Amino acid sequence: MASSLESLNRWVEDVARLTEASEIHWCNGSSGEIRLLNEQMLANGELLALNEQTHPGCTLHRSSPTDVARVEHLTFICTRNRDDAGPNNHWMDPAEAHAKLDALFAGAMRGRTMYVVPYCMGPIDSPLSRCGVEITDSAYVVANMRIMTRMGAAALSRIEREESFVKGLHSTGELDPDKRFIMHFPEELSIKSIGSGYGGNALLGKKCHALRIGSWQARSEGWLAEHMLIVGIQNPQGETRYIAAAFPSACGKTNLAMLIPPESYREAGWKVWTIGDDICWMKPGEDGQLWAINPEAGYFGVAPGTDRKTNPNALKMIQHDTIYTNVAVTADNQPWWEGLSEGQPVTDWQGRTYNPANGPAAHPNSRFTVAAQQCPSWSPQAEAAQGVPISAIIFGGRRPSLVPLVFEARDWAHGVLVGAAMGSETTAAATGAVGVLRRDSMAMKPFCGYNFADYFNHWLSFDKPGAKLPKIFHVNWFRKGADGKFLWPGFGDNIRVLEWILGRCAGTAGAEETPVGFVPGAEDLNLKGLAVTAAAGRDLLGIDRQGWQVELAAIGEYLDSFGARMPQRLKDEQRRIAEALASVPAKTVRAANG
Ligand code: SAT
Ligand code: MN
Repeated sequence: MASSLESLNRWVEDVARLTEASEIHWCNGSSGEIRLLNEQMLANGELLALNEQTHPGCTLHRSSPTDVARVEHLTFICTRNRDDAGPNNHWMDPAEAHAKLDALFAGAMRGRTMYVVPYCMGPIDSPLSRCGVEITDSAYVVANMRIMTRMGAAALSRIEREESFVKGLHSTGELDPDKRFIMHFPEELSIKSIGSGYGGNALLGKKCHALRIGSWQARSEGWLAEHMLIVGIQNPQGETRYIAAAFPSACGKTNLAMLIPPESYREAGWKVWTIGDDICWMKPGEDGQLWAINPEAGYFGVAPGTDRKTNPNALKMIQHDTIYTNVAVTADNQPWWEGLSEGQPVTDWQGRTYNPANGPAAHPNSRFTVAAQQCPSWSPQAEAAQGVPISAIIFGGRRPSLVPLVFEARDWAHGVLVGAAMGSETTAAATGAVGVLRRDSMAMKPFCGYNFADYFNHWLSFDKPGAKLPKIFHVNWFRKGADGKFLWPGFGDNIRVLEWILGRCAGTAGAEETPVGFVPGAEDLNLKGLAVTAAAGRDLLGIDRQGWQVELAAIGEYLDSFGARMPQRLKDEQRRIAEALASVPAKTVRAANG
């Protein structure tokens, strides 16, 4: 069998011939290389300098106004058998997709430099990590990949040692939305993306590799590739427990991963450690626990809403050496976005004089790209080759009504149903209407590289003898009262919920058993110092039986929409809960250890 390097060289030659790139640049990841690239981009306007006094090393990139978010309707999973992609994905026949894209790639890099970017997703020496190579004609993409992944020489040597790597081909093309496609070929471990320079469409290590291709690799190799943050919670006894949590894009994963506890908690000795804010790869270890790594080396976070009050760690972290995309700027050239309490925008994200009549100053999906280590709460365990053991998995979404602040699934299979049934209001992270409720199983709807029914089955398969699986929970920070205001303060106070969750894992926290799962009573949560009224507490923690019956019926329909591949085990779970809601009298059972 040809070595990886031979197949890499051949592929690079083929791509250079097809795209007619005028130059090939193999990226080694050195600081000299990136300095030169930055200089070039500052000279040609791809990057704009920001205030060097207040934001040293920071730059601004303005993307094309029609290229500001992921494009799910142009994202395809190309498997030989359509059912393998499933109803959760757009599908195209691989031969047809290759022909279509190769026609678009023909001559696409004429007169341009083609960058060959070897990268490793995860710590360079971790057995859980996987490598890839992205070929791109965008220097901005290279600069982002250098922050978001372990990019360059070390990754190339690992690729040389290993049998396979993920091939990602990207060109900004003409930035024409009509000639924009993000194609995945999981059976070939390859990606082709053209027509966009934005985030998840163009930084192929992120959603394309680490989730869509990654989830496919994970299923065949016995692990999980998830859209989850990873956070360590250190209690006053000095013990740190790790939690992985899945929320759809732009629902606060970065804020939760970098949470600063309220003063009373800090004084008591609580501390939060950030491992990852977006993607989690986890695999059962020999001890039966799930061990997790963050495959990324940086954060590509949403700027709007980031402030001293909401996420002070993030604000500190993005004060230097950060690439901003589509934010506004102030008169003295500092980056600005809605929700930032200091400064005034004078230029909007498109470079026009700011005029409120044109909408927000910063694009709602404007972003910062920053090295993970710049985060004040960054955990050195993020570099641990073996990963960190996960004590609890949390699913969550934006649910203005019905869904309580927190509940615990009774067991793994129930937890998988809770994840599968996840729903959330849509956000600006993808193009399309904002604020519409959609089912987003495990927050993976845009990211699972294969049929959701098979994916749920894969999740269920982890429940086997010897497994020491984490407990599964669901949270909802976004519950609103009759007045339309949020009932829960969120942000730093979310640690109160995490404390209960870890208390459940330790068997020390109380709960009431309901058909929906274990729900804390107000007395089981530490609400000291919070202005949550008794009525708000009842709304936050109550179970509306009729509302849940409607919800369970909708979940049943959703499961059925996947047809025959849907695991019976999940359907049985749905029926069990629907029956309990219909029959069990409104009694609740207190339990200190579910
Ligand atoms: O554009 S990205 O996919 O990188 C960010 C997100 O939507 O989570
Ligand atoms: Mn994400």
